[in-house]
Amino acid sequence: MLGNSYLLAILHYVLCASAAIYNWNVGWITENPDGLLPRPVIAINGQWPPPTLSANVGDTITINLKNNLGNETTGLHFHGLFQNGTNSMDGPTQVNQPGTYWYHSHNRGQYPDGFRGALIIHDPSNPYAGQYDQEEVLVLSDWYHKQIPDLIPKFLSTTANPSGAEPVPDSAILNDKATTSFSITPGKTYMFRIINVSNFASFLLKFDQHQMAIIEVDGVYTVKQSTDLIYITAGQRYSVLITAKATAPGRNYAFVGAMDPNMFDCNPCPGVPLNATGYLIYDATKPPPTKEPTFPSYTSGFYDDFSLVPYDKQALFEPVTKRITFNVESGVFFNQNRFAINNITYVEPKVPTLFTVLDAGNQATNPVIYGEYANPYIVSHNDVVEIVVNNGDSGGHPIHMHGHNFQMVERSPPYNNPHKAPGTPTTTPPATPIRRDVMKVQASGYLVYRFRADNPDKSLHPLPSPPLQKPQLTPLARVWAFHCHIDWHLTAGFFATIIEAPLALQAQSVPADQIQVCKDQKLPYQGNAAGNTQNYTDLTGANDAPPVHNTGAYCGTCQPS
Ligand SMILES: *[C@@H]1O[C@H](CO)[C@@H](O)[C@H](O)[C@H]1NC(C)=O
Ligand SMILES: *[C@@H]1O[C@H](CO)[C@@H](O)[C@H](O)[C@H]1NC(C)=O
Ligand SMILES: *[C@@H]1O[C@H](CO)[C@@H](O)[C@H](O)[C@H]1NC(C)=O
Ligand SMILES: *[C@@H]1O[C@H](CO)[C@@H](O)[C@H](O)[C@H]1NC(C)=O
Ligand SMILES: *[C@@H]1O[C@H](CO)[C@@H](O)[C@H](O)[C@H]1NC(C)=O
Ligand SMILES: *[C@@H]1O[C@H](CO)[C@@H](O)[C@H](O)[C@H]1NC(C)=O
Ligand SMILES: [Cu+2]
Repeated sequence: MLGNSYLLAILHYVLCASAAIYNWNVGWITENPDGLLPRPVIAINGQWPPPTLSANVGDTITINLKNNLGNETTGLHFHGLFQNGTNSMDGPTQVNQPGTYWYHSHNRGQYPDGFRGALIIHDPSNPYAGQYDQEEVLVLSDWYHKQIPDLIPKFLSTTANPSGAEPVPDSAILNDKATTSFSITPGKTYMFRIINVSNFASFLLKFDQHQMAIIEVDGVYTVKQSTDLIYITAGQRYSVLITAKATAPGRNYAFVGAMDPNMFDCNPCPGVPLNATGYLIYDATKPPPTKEPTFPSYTSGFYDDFSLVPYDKQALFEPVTKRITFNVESGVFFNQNRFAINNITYVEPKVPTLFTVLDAGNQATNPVIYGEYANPYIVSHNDVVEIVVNNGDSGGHPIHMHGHNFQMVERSPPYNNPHKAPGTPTTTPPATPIRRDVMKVQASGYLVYRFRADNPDKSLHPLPSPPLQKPQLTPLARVWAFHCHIDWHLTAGFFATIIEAPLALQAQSVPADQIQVCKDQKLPYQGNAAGNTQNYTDLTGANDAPPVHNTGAYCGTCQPS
């Protein structure tokens, strides 16, 4: 999509739709969010931070995206939306999905260069609607001074970066600034929507002398859970209620968003501002506190999200009809620092997998046609799928899957036996497991989760919703990404493709403008992974190695540079 190509992204909601159309011109400007170094960032209509999108359940949002970057392609992904009927828009939509989401570029590690923002879908029937007075959005992010296209080749290079360590962020930012403040009125209750748009860092979040009550994770309302410390991996969202002091305290309070350095090459990381401090301002005439709240440990003391209970008490999906095991390893593949799932490091097929599904007729159930490096896994409509993620790597990973919230069945502590055999639970699964769309698997640990392959079935709706028009449970072929939400790892091949109900055809078609984008770039858009339209099992000419990157001096030291 070099040059002035257009992408049309449509989020389609079923209810009482009001329609909003946004025209977004995406280009470069210079910004200095952490106050340490100005650098080019990707702006929308010349503005950065990018806008927060707000909508009500039932709205239709149309975004006309024009790429004026000139030197980079781009793309747009709506994190967490189920995209019913618009799978080609990334899989998402369908919905009546209130909650806290975000949008970001899904193009080659690009979102940390600035192209990401919050997407809030308001819900008139939020079960907690009467319990707060005001909403606030708090976006946590790590920040790099160098641009991602410069950092990627150095990260992947086994000569420039023999340890395989990820570049360490240069700072942490709050709402895209070094610090941020919220004006607080005594006696009021605030709902904070907290979104981690980090590329790499996980955050701990603590407010001084103010408890948080968790009410939503990743668009799923929870039974209210009080805590003073939460841990947020990249991609995750939390909504919490914070009740202000009943009477004017005559002072202000600090909060801290602290990056967890456990995965950083440096640890401790002298000179790296790991902690960003923000403020709850009760009295603007008083100075902000000079000390941030502290917490004793990066590995304990925060609320374990596995223990949350969904508000709707959706029961554990049973019985399991399909099991998939993903054994994750880091190592050197194709002379690069990469990740592999079941010994395959992901390489993009020549033809996007969804296009192949829609094209292949009854051969769509044969994984061969998608190419071995797409890491394809096929599930049938209405399968109860149980996925075991065995993390053979010594770092933790935020596991993300598109198209579904998944139920958490089991999670080991760190440095447990990483190899969990399928169908061998060591603990009794929760009767009403928490479900979310990003869940951390611990370092050298395992994660077991379930989902029902029924997108777009109404039963997937994560929230108690307003009376819906009766949904048609039309099965559609779906292609969902399974990947680590650390962008370094995704870029390094930590990716598998889940093809859902490939024969439950195929009411949807790829929009003509997307085919045009391929045509403009002379890219194949039909046939198998190799673009072969005659013999789908003939993969001759398919991509069988990742792109070769130039190497350069690796700059991921702990010193801000
Ligand atoms: C694209 O242009 C921007 C703005 O001039 C520059 O900062 C960036 O490094 C360029 N990206 C690439 C991949 O050349
Ligand atoms: C944000 O997500 C990234 C990626 O998982 C994670 O490493 C980081 O810890 C998260 N930050 C917070 C504050 O949770
Ligand atoms: C960040 O906060 C943690 C927890 O209170 C503290 O241990 C750590 O020293 C702080 N780091 C920096 C760089 O200030
Ligand atoms: C993993 O893949 C490599 C090629 O990338 C191959 O040489 C090796 O034998 C495979 N290992 C296993 C256990 O299959
Ligand atoms: C999902 O999409 C299908 C096909 O367009 C439609 O029939 C169905 O009503 C949608 N589901 C919901 C819940 O809107
Ligand atoms: C299709 O390709 C496969 C793999 O190369 C080959 O085994 C098969 O014979 C081919 N089928 C036809 C009809 O040519
Ligand atoms: Cu990862």
